Amino acid sequence: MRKTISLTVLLISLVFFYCKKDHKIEEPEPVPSSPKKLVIDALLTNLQIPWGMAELPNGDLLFSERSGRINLLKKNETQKKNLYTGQVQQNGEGGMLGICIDPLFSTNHYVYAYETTDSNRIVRFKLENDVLTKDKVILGGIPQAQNHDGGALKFGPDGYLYVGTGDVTQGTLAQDKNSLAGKILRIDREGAPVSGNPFNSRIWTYGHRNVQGITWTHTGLMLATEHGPSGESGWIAHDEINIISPGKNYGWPLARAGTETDSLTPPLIHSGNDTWAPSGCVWLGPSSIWPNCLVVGALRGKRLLRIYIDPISKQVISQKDTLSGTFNRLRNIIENQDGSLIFGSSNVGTQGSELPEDDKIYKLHLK
Ligand SMILES: [Ca+2]
Repeated sequence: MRKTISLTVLLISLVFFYCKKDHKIEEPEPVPSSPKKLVIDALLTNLQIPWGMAELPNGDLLFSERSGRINLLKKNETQKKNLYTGQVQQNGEGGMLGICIDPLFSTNHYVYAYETTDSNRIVRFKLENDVLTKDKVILGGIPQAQNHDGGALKFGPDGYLYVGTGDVTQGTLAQDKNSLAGKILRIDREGAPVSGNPFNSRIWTYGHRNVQGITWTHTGLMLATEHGPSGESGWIAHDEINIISPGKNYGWPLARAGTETDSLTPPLIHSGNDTWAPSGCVWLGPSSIWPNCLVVGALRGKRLLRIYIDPISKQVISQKDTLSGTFNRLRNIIENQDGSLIFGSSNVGTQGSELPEDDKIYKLHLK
């Protein structure tokens, strides 16, 4: 059953929240230049941790559930169709993670998934006539562990595939350029390193703890989310949003956000002593619901983070919370071609989740 929630009440309560907290941000709430209201529909219920999401050129939604399933939700339909179930290891944060479609999908029909088996690996599929067929593993050997498995997977504006991995709870691997752990990788559709990569390997950047979200601004600036420490070296919180530039060292485990020295690249913004646990993210361009804004799904933060960035000066203008106190853990978010936002919850197996399958996928749009 579709559940519609008016955002009006939420926004009023958020204004109250900010006033109460004496929040410094004074930029007015962006109001779409339309008399329509922002509403949220629950598109699907009874899911198990929807993780990767991608809209197909025809408007259908392809998404993974961490347990191994890859599903299709046809545009204007209300029931998902299971296309594939992978034999993944899901005993922690691994499983069937990021999903993306090839920029040349209309001609090559390629779909890619980041999955955890005895390693983390990138698998290529073909999707034709709503049938998903495994083609081949294009990249294996990404270290895996119970936690910190990364999972971000997106094609960049340059037509190459970017992969966010995790340090698999061995921080030193993030500094080891012989390991694919704790990195952002840039590969082609066969999994090979791209000519021009900074270390003549698949590595694009290093020194990452756990990257689950990648996006680009409409001006081509690459951004990535990263989970901060949960006790390593006595550090906690300090989740990061980074501007990603090739060859740079983002510091893990030598520094947490805010303690970078020398050649270590500090984040664009970090959470300080708050915990966001930032996962998927999407950049909304000038004509989107929230213009010029990075929107991030926050797991422990239990909200959508909106971070307004000037992509020219590369400065954060303001940061706002959306749906705080309304939802539990939120994971990934994408923008559809029609301007609506699709995002998913990630509660199964966590405290407060009573049911084996109670996650949902939501659509936020103007109505
Ligand atoms: Ca860092």
